Amino acid sequence: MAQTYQHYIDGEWVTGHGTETFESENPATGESLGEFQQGTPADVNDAVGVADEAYEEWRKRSRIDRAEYLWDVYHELRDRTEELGEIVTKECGKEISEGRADVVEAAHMVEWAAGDARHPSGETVPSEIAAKDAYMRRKPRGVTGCITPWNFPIAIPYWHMAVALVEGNTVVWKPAEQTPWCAQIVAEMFDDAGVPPGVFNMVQGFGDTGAAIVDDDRVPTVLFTGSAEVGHRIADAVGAESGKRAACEMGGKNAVVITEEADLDIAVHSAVMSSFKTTGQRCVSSERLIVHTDVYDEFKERFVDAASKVAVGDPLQEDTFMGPLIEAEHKAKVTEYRDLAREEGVDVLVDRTELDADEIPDGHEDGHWVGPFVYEADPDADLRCTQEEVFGPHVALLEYDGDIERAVEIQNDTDYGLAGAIVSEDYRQINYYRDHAELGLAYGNLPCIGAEVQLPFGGVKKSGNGYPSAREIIEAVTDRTAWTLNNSKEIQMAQGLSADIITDG
Ligand code: UN1
Repeated sequence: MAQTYQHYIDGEWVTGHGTETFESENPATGESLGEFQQGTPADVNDAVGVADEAYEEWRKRSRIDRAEYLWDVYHELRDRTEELGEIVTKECGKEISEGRADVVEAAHMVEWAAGDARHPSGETVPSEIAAKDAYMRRKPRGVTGCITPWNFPIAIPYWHMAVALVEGNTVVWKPAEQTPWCAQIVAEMFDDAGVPPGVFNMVQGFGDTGAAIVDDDRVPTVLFTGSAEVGHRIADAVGAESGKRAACEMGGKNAVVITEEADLDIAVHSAVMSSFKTTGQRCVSSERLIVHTDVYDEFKERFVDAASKVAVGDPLQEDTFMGPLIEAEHKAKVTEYRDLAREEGVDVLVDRTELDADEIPDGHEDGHWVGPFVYEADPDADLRCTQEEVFGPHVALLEYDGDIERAVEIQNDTDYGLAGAIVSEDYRQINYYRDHAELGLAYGNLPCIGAEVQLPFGGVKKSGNGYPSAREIIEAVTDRTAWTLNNSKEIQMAQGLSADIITDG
């Protein structure tokens, strides 16, 4: 009988309290990739309990000592990049170069976190009083709850966990239910590295498992990357409890601005990458292209040509550009937004939502296939299709007339603020965009995807709550202490405050 994969709690593989299991499915073929134990709130309770217990010992160690475990993980990620890239592709359907890049990004995050352990931490700060030494020091916060998405099933878990662990926190992780196999491998790596029992714990499962982590009083920090809907619920629940903190990274309705000064080769290249890589299923994918009227017709012709031809197919093949969507429910959602756009009266330019039978690779009939959907819409019309995140290859061309201020006004006309790009050869336009586009991640003459881990990753407005991921996750997983030491026998106060004790008589 095939093995049922388990949870990882207190350094052991365990079946836990649940009796249900669930399957991982290859989105390109529909084939089952394995069976996994489905977690319950009782399993989370166990995991949080041991993580809480392990915390005191773990935080006592030096950062460098803690980072040694992560170097082992780093080497395993490097040694197994090819193999793991293929597993990522099989389980989440991203084409193979993206599967590999996911593993490479994970390695970079672990390298950053482990390397940072030998770098200076905190700050030495001046004092008004010569005899005082002042510092900003960091402390871990305790058990960190991590809830991660399926679209970067190796990289994003390490965004959350690598820095959290180096800083002295322990972890309880609920991976996405669509990619439990990748999660199993991440857990095996921590096990291979010999991370002490209780320091790292994983409970496989669905939303109720994640909710149990969020609700647990022993979890002061919750890290979440995923949909705006879930992220806002978490931020609201956690925000209502003093002492608890949530760092939430959510989606966007991202845009590329193409001005009248754009190099159109760069514009078309950037737009295709931004809109169709990962089949539009990155939080940073672009669903709006804001194009100046002077270059609109040429851009439109070239972009439509690319969207009509972009290679959809078996993600394991090097000559595929777009793999399938993650699951049948998501195909239904992407199709509903196509129908909605048509109902809202947009001009459809490309509709490959239902691919022709000969476009679907042999043996892949059960995959969740979809091609680009491209349309023209009025930037001033109040349309749901140009305002709501679809998370698919669903792209609006929005033509504008006027100056860069007008383009940025359209860019900002959204509740979201994650990623965006401008394509222009005019540095004044680029700088105006840089200073006024309401975004956490902004690019000039590039696609709006592909951020590197040594930058903060996060959004503004509905896309984030101010605690970025990647490098800057340190702000979420540590508390800062302003620490001041007096080197004198006298007490002297800042601000000219008198230190005299005045008595009567
Ligand atoms: C996501 O959008 O879901 O910037 C994460 C990028 C990747 C991470 C994307 N480094 O495209």
